[in-house]
Amino acid sequence: MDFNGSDTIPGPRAADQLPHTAQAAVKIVIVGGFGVGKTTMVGSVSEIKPLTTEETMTQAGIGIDDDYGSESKTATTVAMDFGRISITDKLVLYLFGTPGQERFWFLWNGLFEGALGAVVLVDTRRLEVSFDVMGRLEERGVPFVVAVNSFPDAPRHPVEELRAALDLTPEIPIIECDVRRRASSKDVLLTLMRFLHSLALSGALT
Ligand SMILES: Nc1nc2c(ncn2[C@@H]2O[C@H](COP(=O)(O)OP(=O)(O)OP(=O)(O)O)[C@@H](O)[C@H]2O)c(=O)[nH]1
Ligand SMILES: [Mg+2]
Repeated sequence: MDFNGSDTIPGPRAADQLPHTAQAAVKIVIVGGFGVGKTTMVGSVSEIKPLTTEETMTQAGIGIDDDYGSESKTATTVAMDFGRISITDKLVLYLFGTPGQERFWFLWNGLFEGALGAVVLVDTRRLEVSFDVMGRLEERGVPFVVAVNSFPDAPRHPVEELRAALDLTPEIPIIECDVRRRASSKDVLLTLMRFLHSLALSGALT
């Protein structure tokens, strides 16, 4: 039998290998309602080709899933997104994006396992879905920052108004972002890392 043929499994691409300087890896989850930009964020910021589990949306979702503001969307995450980013030579983040459609939310439990922190992506046209999302993180004691993904036709609110509307305590960072831009997505992750660091220093992280 010829084992040297074209069927050999290719090794990992050099670009996909973990930097040899990496000393710590941290799991971060990206959560939020349907169509808020979770898959886009993982894709824009990941240094490896992201793993996505998107399926074309079918009639099954119509009338069940709230699609306000996402009319042009044709695909939705059914399991998770996965990506990786090196924040420094030593620190690597593994990013897990959750499905946004409520019928897949049962998968979140596994995705939250071992997560050090979370990014809650918010669309100001649909603030109400964020309550469920943040409630689930609070139940599991996963610290989070709130990132407002600025869709062009979404109403703009001053940060303190948003904080009041979302019922967030003063220490939780809220930042605006455009998840299509790598630098902006990276800024969100840096904000989360700084927040986690401050929690660790204050002894709030167990
Ligand atoms: N204008 C604008 N469009 C965006 C932005 N972020 C995402 N989009 C678009 O919005 C749509 C939804 O993005 P996704 O990344 O699929 O959203 P998602 O949260 O992963 O969606 P689900 O997995 O279905 O919950 C896509 O068509 C994106 O191109 C943004 O900041 N501005
Ligand atoms: Mg998605």
